[in-house]
Amino acid sequence: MSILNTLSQSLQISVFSAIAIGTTTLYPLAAEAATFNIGGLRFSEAAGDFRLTDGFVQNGTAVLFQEVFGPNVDLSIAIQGMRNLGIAGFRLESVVTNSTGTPWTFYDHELQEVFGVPSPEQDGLSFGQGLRSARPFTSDRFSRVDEVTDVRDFVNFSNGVVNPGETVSFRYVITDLVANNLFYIRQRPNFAPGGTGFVEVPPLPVEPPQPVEPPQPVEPPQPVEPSPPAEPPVPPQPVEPSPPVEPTEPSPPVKPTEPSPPPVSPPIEPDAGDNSTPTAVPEPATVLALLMSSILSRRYLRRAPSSNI
Ligand SMILES: [Ca+2]
Repeated sequence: MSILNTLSQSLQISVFSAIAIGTTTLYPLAAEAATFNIGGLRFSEAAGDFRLTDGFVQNGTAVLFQEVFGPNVDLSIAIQGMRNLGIAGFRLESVVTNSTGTPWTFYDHELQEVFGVPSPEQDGLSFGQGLRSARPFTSDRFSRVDEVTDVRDFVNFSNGVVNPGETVSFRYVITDLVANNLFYIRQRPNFAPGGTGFVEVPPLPVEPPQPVEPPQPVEPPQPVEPSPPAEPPVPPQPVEPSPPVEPTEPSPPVKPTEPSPPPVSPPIEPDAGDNSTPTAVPEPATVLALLMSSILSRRYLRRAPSSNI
């Protein structure tokens, strides 16, 4: 068994159990920086326009959350504590949210013992170089992993895209056989290996906002014609007393009307067919005159003296 394999087994046993029992603590060092204690390892913002947002230990892996704003996407994280913990390495899951306006088609990770200086071969710091059991390194948005086309300690992910607003995760292993107490992880979105450097990725076209249909015009309410002013009440006219009624003169008495003469019966015409001689029939007036004359004669005879006869 080679020294590397022995070291690999030692890392599997001691390193990851050490960070698994640690705690996660946030240390706000300054207004523009944040530090997370993850399993006894201290992660701090060192350079670039990004922010550490959370961190914890999960299944023996240190999980670190970050949000990248830009425009400076040359990002460095300072890590301390490996020597104090007595470990030679640990598993890391780096979870990064793209809050820039540009899609990411590459994502590069690099280790540095000295800030800004690539890690050489003999300094003991690497991504678990030769540790096959820790591979493959994976990402949930990139399918290609390159760590052989450059002379530095790097892991470059490609063949995928992380659009603005999306989050990507990377899983890999870091070892330091010399166990320096401080080193750096440099991360660069859209940085390609092999001397290419940063690639220009056009930002996503911003979709024009959907035209907002203007609201339907609201017909103004029909003007309400003012009602004519109410006529003022008419005061009642005083009622003049009617003049007293003068007594009327009594009407003259109605003269009795004279009785109309009795109807006169027309004389009865003699029957034209009777050729006999009419008989004398005394008229009623003649009879009455004779009767009256008789009566008067009798009275006169009674009063006349008997001698004159
Ligand atoms: Ca190295």
